[in-house]
Amino acid sequence: MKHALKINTLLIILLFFLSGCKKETCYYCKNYDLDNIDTQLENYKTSFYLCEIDDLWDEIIWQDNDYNEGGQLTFIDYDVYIVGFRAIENPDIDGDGILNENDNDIDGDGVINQNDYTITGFQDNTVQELILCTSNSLVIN
Ligand SMILES: [Ca+2]
Ligand SMILES: [Ca+2]
Repeated sequence: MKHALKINTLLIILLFFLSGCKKETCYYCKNYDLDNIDTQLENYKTSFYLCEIDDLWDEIIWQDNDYNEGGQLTFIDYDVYIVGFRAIENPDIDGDGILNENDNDIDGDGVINQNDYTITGFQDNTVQELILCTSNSLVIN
């Protein structure tokens, strides 16, 4: 009886630790337009908190920090940041500063959307985004 009690106690302790490990990890992140990135990482688009259970987390192609060391983005400290990429639709296709959702001529060809057979033009409208995250919000601020 005493033995069974000890095993139960051990199981409870084990369960407690296992559930503790499942706690989601959240990061402080900033996203950058890959075509318009500066080595000082100052011209980010937005900053946000991102947790591993968020849907957005799965949309991002996360880089293997060990594998990418000394890769193309050498100005990024892979010891500090978790690095990911994401392809998104360009929110301002003609680049006139008016977002597509408010732009009456999305592709900027002079033909307003309601008369334009190719509202978004013929170009590839995806934008590559770089996403940098850190668990230490002081570093990235
Ligand atoms: Ca526009
Ligand atoms: Ca147009």
